[in-house]
Amino acid sequence: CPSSPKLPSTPSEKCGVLNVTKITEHGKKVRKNWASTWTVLQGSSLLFAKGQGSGTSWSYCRNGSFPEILLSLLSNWKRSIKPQPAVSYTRCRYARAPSFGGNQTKPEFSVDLRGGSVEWASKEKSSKKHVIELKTRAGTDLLIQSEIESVVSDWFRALSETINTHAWE
Ligand code: I3S
Repeated sequence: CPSSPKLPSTPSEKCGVLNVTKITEHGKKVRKNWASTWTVLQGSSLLFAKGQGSGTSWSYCRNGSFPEILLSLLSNWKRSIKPQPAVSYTRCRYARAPSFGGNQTKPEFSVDLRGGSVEWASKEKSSKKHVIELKTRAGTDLLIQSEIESVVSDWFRALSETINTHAWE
């Protein structure tokens, strides 16, 4: 897992891409806004960075730096996908696993798991499959989901263990 510059000595215990939405913020119900979210479990905190995926993607690259790839993707799209032969492109694979230490210096939001709880969300909470409901002491409640059941089960276990470990703090 990529580590956070804010917590350089703390290795992250678990990370991955999950679908996440807040359902309650400071005790008040909020409208769902499901987003694919890079999620990192670090100590008793769960950190989120929206809009970032993991793994690798194919792209047309010039020098391989991420902003250049984005620019080249944009210009390629404008030129109807195929890159122009005048510029030399190579098809390359680049890592999409983001790091809070990369261009994103801090997580978009985070929750403190101490005093929180996790349970499998009821059908009333979401029509999706494999949904965890995470309630925090601060009154920010989240739904966490993946289409892959084993992924969600692993997160359920990790979150439960973390909450139990930090129960008395
Ligand atoms: O619990 P809800 O409000 O029925 O959740 C659904 C809505 O948030 C919906 O958005 P709009 O109300 O803006 O159309 C989402 O698109 C759905 O994904 C939400 O339901 P699920 O069951 O997917 O959590």
